[in-house]
Amino acid sequence: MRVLVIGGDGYCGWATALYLSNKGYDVAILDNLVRRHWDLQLGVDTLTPIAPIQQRLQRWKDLTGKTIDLFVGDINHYDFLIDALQKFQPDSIVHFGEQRSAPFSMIDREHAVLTQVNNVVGTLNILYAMREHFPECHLVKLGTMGEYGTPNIDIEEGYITIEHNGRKDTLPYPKQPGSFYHLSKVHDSHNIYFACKIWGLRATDLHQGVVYGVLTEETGMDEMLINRLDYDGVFGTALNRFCIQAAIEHPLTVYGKGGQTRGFLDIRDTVRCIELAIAHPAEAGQLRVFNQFTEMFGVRDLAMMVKQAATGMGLDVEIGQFDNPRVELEDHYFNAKNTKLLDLGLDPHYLSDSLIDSLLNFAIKYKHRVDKTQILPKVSWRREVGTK
Ligand code: NAD
Ligand code: USQ
Repeated sequence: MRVLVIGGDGYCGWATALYLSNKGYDVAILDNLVRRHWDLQLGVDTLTPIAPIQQRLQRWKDLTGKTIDLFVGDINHYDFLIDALQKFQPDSIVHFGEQRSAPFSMIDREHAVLTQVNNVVGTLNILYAMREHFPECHLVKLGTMGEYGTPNIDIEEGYITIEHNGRKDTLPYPKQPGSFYHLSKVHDSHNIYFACKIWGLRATDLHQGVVYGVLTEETGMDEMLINRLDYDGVFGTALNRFCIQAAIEHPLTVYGKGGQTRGFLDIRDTVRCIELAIAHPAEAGQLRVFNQFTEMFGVRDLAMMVKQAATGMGLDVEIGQFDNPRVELEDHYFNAKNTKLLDLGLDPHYLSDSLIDSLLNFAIKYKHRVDKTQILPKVSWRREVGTK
C-alpha cells in the first residue's frame, strides 16, 4: 500500500512515516518545512537537535535499505499538490500538515488567519485533488479531541443519536472548541463530512488527544533519526513540557486550578492508530470518526506524577501557581468514548512510571539545549482592557 504522509517532517508525522516504512508500506513524505520556519520566527527550538529532512531520510535508507520519497512544498499550492499526488499515486493520504498550536493561533489576528487559511484551505485542496484524480484514495485526517470542548455530557465518537420532539436522528456531535486552532479542525471536519457525502469520498477523522513521549522503535535507532520534542510555551504540550521543566528544576506550569481534563496518548500509539486506520479504510461516502486517545488525565494530576517521578530521581521540583492564560473551564465533567480503535486491535501503552522516568532521562540528556526564557506562556486568550 502506498501512503503519503503530509506533514511528515513534524512530531507525529516523522514517527509515523518511519513506522509505516518499517512495516513495509511504500511511504512518501510531503512537507513544506514551515514548522521549522515558525520556530525560527518565534525564536524557539525543539529540545532535540533534529537533522534536515533530507539527511534524516538518507540515514533511514542507509540503516534499513528503505526509501521514503520526499516532496517539499505547500498543500495550499494546488498545482504542487496535484503534481506530487500524480507522481506518488497514493492509496492513502495521512494528513498531519497543519498549524497545530492553540497558543500560536491566539497570538493576534495574523496568526489566527494564518492558522485557519493554512489548515482549512490545505484540507480543502486535498479534498478537491481526491475528487478530481483519486476518488478511491482514503484520507486519514488528524483532527483533535479539542473539537468537542468540555461538554457536561459523555463525548461520543463523532456522532450522537438525539431524540427531539418525538423524532430521532444520528447527527455530528456538537463542537465547542477553545481556540482558533481547534476551530480550524472543526471547519475541516465539516468540509470533509460534506465532501464525503456529495462526492462519495472515503475519510477517517482521527480526533486525537494530547500526544506525549518521544521515542518510537524507529526514531530511537539513530541520533540522526531523533524526533522533535517541543517544550516552549507555544508549541510545547502538557506532559512533555512538565518532564522537561522537571529536568531543569523549573516549577511545573500548571495553568489555573489544573482541573482541566484531556485525553492523552503515547506517540507509540499514535503511529499504531494510523496504521489501524489505513489498514481498515472507511467506506466510500463515509466520514468515520475515531477518538484517538488511550487515557484521560487532569493537568494537575499529571504534574503530580511528574513531580513524584522527578523527586525519586533526586530532582527538586515544585508545582507552580500560574494564572491561566487561556479561557477554559478548570473544573469540569469529561468522559469521552474511545472504543473504535481498541476494537480494531489497538493495544495501548498506558502512562507508567517507567515512561515518565524514561522521558525525564531523555530530557536530562538534552537539558543543556533548554532556553529558560521560552518556558512561561506569553500568549493570552483574553481581550486586554483598553484594546479595541
Ligand atoms: P508539527 O508542527 O510537529 O508537524 C506538522 C508538520 O506539518 C510540520 O512539519 C509542518 O512543516 C507541516 N505543515 C504545516 N502546514 C503545512 C502545509 N500547508 N503544507 C505542507 N506541510 C505543512 O505537528 P504535530 O504535533 O506532528 O501534529 C501533527 C497533526 O496532528 C496536526 O494536524 C495536529 O493538529 C494533530 N495533533 C497533534 C497533537 C499533538 O499533541 N502533537 C495532538 C492531537 C492532534
Ligand atoms: N496546560 C497547562 N500547562 C502547560 C500547558 C498546558 O496547564 O504548561 C493545560 C492547558 O491549559 C490545557 C491543557 O493543559 O488545559 C492541554 O494543553 P496543551 O498545550 O497540552 O494542549 P492543547 O493546546 O490542547 O493542544 C495540543 C496540541 C494540539 C492538539 C491538542 C489535543 O498542540 O495540536 O490538537 O493537544 S486536545 O487537547 O485533545 O485538543
